[in-house]
Amino acid sequence: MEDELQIAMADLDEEKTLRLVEERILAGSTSMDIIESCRRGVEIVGVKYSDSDYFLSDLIMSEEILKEVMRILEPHIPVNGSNNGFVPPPIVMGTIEGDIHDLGKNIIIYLLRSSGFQVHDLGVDVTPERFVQAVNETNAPILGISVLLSFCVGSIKKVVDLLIDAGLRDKVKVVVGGYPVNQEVKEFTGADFYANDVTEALKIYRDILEVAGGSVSER
Ligand code: B12
Repeated sequence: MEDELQIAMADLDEEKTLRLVEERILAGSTSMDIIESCRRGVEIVGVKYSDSDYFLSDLIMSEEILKEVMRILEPHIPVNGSNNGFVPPPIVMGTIEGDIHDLGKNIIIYLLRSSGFQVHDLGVDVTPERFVQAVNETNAPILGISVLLSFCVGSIKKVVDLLIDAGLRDKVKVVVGGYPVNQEVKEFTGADFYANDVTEALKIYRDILEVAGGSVSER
C-alpha cells in the first residue's frame, strides 16, 4: 500500500519527507513503520534508476535523505539495555564482499543494539573468510549478512560452505537480508532465515533468541 511518506521519498523530496516523518512521530507511528515507508520509497527510487528515469546521483540523494530520516528517528527509538537480566548472545553482521550498501544493515544494527544486543559490525565488502573468522572468534550463534547486489549472492553461499568446512555450521544461524533476498536465495545460499524488511528481520532475531531462552523488546 502506497503512503504519502513513501511517495515523498520516491520523489526524493527531502523537505516533505522529513516533515512527514516528524508528523508521523507526533501521530504515534512506530519507528519500524516509518522506516518501512521510507524503504518502500527508496525501492521505487531503485526501479526508476533501473528504468533510467533516475541516475546515480539520485541513488546518492536517497542515501542522504534516509540518513536524515534516521537522525530524526534515533532519539525516538527506546533503548532497552537490560532484557530482564538475560544477557543476549553476540551477533555478527556485515555486508557481503563486493557490496558497499549499508543503510539497511545499519538500521538493523541500530535497532538490535537499542534492544541490548552486542553486535559485531564487520562493515561492508566483507570477505567470506572474514565472516567465518568473526563467528569463530566471538562464538556468535547468529550471523547476519546483508546483500543488495544480486551478483554478490554467490559469496554468501561461500560463507555457508566455509562454515561447514570449519565445523561451525551447527553452532550458528545464518540470516540473510536485503533487497534481492527471497526464499530462492535462502535455499541457494544454504542460509537458515531471510528478511527484506525491518519487521521481519527483528522478528527472526527475536524468534532465534526465544529458542535461546531470552526476549527482545518490540520497537
Ligand atoms: C541507496 C542506494 C545506493 C547507495 C548506497 C549507500 C549506502 N551507504 O548504502 C549508493 C549510491 C552508494 C549505491 C551504489 C550502487 N548501487 Co545502489 N541502491 C540504492 C537503493 C536506491 C536503496 C538501498 C537502500 O539503502 N535501501 C533502504 C534500506 C533501508 O533498505 P534495505 O537495504 O533493503 O534494508 C532493509 C531490508 O532489506 C533489511 N535488511 C538489509 N540488510 C539486512 C541484513 C540482515 C541480516 C537482515 C535480517 C535484514 C536486512 O532490513 C533493512 C531495513 O528495512 C537501492 C534500491 C533498492 N531497491 O534497494 C539501489 C540498488 C541496490 N543499487 C543498485 C546498483 C546497481 C548500484 C551500483 C552498482 C550503481 C553503480 N552503477 O555504481 C552501486 C554499487 C556499489 C557497490 N559496489 O555496492 C541496484 C542493484 C541491482 C541488482 N539487482 O543487483 C539497486 C537495486 C537499484 C536498481 N534497481 O538498479 N546504491
